[in-house]
Amino acid sequence: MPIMKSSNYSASNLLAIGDWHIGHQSLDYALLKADLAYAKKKRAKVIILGDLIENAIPNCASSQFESNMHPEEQMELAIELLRPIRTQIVGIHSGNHSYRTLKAAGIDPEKIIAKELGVPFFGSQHLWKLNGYTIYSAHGVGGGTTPTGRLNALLKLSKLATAEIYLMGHIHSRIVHKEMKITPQGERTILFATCGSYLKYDESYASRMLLAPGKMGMCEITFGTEPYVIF
Ligand SMILES: [Mn+2]
Repeated sequence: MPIMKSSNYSASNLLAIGDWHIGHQSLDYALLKADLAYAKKKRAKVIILGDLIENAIPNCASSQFESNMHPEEQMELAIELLRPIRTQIVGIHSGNHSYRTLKAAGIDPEKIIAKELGVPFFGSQHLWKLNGYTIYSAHGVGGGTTPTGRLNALLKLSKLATAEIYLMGHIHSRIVHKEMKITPQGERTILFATCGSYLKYDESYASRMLLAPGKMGMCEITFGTEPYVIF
């Protein structure tokens, strides 16, 4: 997993977005469209953190009865929605919902979405640079059912890779956490953040499992004297 040669992008804003779950009946399409319009208007760089499509294939954990589109239609809509911001996308990660098809058929839908758009496919995890900051991003795993479990899943990323900004999705809630670290360059702020999902709470998995509703939507990071998350 090398840092990409062409990965030192610059932009005043970075938007981390994912967990759309296109095809799920609870998708908040209005929120998704509004966030994509905002990304376009801001000309921000965008990192896609995976689970773009619900992908409820047979014998997976999700119910096909909660889907209102076929996986292929879900992919087509994801491509259509991302096309207007294509040049702003740094990379697309693959989430666990894509992994269902990868496991069953050896095809990763999010890899195909990236290829169709002509943007880098970042797989499960990637280390890259923006504005001189090293960023580690991943769809993420784990998180369990508690707020501390979710935070731990995010903080664990720093055991795996050395970066100044850690970003993940998967937990369907927005978390921001900052830590100070002593580095050879002096004290540095390390930023941890997640994006939320675009699934409404009613009739959702979270509601059925009696989990608290998560903060929905994308995560916006600005770059001043240090990276800062706008909530
Ligand atoms: Mn998800």
